Amino acid sequence: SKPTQIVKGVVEAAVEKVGDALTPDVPGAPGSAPPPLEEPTTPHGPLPPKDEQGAPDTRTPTGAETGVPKIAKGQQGAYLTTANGARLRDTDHSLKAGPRGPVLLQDHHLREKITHFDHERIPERVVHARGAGAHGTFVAYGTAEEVTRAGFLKKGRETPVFVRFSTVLGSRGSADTVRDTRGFATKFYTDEGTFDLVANNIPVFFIQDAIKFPDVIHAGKPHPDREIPQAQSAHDTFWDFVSLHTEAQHHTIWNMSDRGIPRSYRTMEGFGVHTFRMVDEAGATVLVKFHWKPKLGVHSLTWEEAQLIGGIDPDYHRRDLYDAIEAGAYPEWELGIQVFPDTPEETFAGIDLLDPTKIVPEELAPVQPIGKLTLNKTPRNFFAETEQVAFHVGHLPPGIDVTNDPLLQGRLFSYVDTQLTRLGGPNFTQIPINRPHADVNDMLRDGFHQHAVHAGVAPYRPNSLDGGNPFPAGDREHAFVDTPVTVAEAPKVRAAPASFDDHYSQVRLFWQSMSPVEKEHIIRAYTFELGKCYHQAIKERQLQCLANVDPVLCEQVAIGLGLPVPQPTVPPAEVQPSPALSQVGREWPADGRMVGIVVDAQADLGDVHEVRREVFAAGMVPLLIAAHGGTVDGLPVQRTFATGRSVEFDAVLLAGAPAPAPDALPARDAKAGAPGSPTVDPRVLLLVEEAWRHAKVIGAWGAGAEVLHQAGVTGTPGVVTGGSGTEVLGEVQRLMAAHRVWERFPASVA
Ligand code: HDD
Repeated sequence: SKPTQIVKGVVEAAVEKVGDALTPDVPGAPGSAPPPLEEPTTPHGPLPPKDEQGAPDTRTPTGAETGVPKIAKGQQGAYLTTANGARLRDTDHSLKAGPRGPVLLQDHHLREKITHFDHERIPERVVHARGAGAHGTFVAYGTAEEVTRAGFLKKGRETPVFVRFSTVLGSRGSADTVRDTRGFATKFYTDEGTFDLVANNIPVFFIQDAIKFPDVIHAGKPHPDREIPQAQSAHDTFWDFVSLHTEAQHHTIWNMSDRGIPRSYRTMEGFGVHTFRMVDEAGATVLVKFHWKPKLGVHSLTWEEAQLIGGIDPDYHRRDLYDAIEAGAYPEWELGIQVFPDTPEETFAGIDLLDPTKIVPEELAPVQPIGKLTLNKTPRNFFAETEQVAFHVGHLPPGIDVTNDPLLQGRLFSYVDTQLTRLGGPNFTQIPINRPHADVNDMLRDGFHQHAVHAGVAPYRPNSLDGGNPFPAGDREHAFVDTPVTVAEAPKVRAAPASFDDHYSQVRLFWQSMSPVEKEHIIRAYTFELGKCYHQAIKERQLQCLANVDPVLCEQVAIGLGLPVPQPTVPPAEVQPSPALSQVGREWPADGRMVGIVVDAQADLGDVHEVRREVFAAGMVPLLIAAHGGTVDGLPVQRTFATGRSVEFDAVLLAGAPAPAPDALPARDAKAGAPGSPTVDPRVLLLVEEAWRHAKVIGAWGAGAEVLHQAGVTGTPGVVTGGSGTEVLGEVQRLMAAHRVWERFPASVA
């Protein structure tokens, strides 16, 4: 004990000395304790909640209205409480034996807080882990009444919906703009039961039989040894799989096209992929394929943009969706169906309707609009809604039924099964976002996380104890009736029909339907992705597949890889191109698009006020970009030269020619003051150069024309100059309708 005392004495003396030296005479001098933050001492009301979102959280698990307030009771009131509702006076210090003493096991609040935190995460989805959701409504046109008895498709019916968009391969935290298929899953809360249309933005799938789903996903996911690359198809196992399982070639060419890198969730088509069966009141059936058509047209990023955004704003699509909705630019899609006669062959124009690697070109069977979807609310809570939403292709209302597509049949099993692990038990339909709006009166009982307090003693039927409840419904009470399709008498086999063997004709059809610019992008995408593979044999095998698609495509990719061009092993099919597959050549509204406006002190700011007003009036979002934050002539600066980057904007307007700001890095060719050296901030020049390279519309007036000059883009297609900002904006808007200035892209193939 003596030595301890000595040491203690020395330490105390030292602390006193150092403390003296550090004690400042001026409050706030370096070393002084920070002034305490002012803390509210009286409780305020809670933050105003978001509006009611349409989620059925005011219902009991049996569907009845509970009459409880719309905001869940769990997070009410001004005072901090335990999970049991006991008010707390301190949540920052654990309970100890004296301020320096050990923590006491009896500290219930400490244990509860940490235990709950320790269990906050649930397993992410095994595929489609990264996503973003939104609420909305679906209004039926009534045009489907002829072919289906589904109540929600009757004219004028309005149905609440929740939509979740996603990428497939990446983890929950992966970047939005990777090259991948996108999910487009819609939950229709119809009054005849929930209908889940679990769709993708690509109308075909990699495989024809669900039994191969684990294989294709294992191949696409990161390599099992190093767990890289994240959210990418540019790696050996993916290309190994798709070149060996050649039915995947059709889906793959869609991935390699601009469809693999959408500009926004708002500019994606959606496809139900499989053929479904619709049943009318009289029991007559047709076969249908579902399509979502975006009001804004189908539009994609360029590959360079997608890569840059992956670093600059990995949440780009999520942010875009929420910003658009919260700005009132509600995204809209029309739901349409292609309708085919329900014949015993289940084919149309020679195309096997049960083969999920085949499309039916719209030119052969037009997509007939049956209703409109509008997304108008962002989720109140990401986890509760977007993470916990659980879709299932078997959730079908009366009037819509499945077919024998072997991919669909396997999905009917997988979706419930996966939720058992992901959501921790069989009662996930009782989670608010998953609760049906129709009355629920099942005989499912108990299990983990049971929220219902079921009454009655006889969850079986028939029974005589619960008054015979529940009763089975008949046709008149809108029962779901399985379509009595005749099942062929056939031997049990593990086999596919011969028509499933055609793996190339529709890949060629897709290629032939592309414009030269789109073909160029496809060539570059294959070259990039295969260039990232290490195994020569895999590159060669995929080139062999491309030879069977098209000689030009194959040759161009082979040149990029530095490999010989193989001969086709399958004769090229005669195909009729489908112009509907191309994204180029049409005009679309510009709702919710971003217009960056570069300003500096010399800009004609009166004009900027006017331009900003007009951009808003056109339903777009103007963002002012200046050397530093704050305001310019009373207008808020939303991006600075440090925080703004071209990829965020659909068009760039130049109202000034800002000189290099002090925080600018030196420009490549700027020798301060040397004749001919740029006088414009290099970040503004980069903004213009990138916007130009990505084929975006650029406009300038007044001093802004000097920026065009120094960026070397004056007089090129899609670069607009004029006497006033409003004059320039008019022409810029006209050009934006085509999405991009397509003629600016080089296209080496016809
Ligand atoms: Fe799937 C999720 C779409 C084939 C098994 N799938 C999932 C999601 C979408 C799709 C959009 C995300 C839903 C959400 O946002 O929560 N899947 C498709 C499409 C397919 C397809 C369009 C082919 C036409 N899927 C497919 C097969 C299987 C699965 C063949 C299994 C045999 N899919 C699942 C799953 C997931 C899923 C494992 C993961 C998370 C979930 O279901 O809820 O069950």
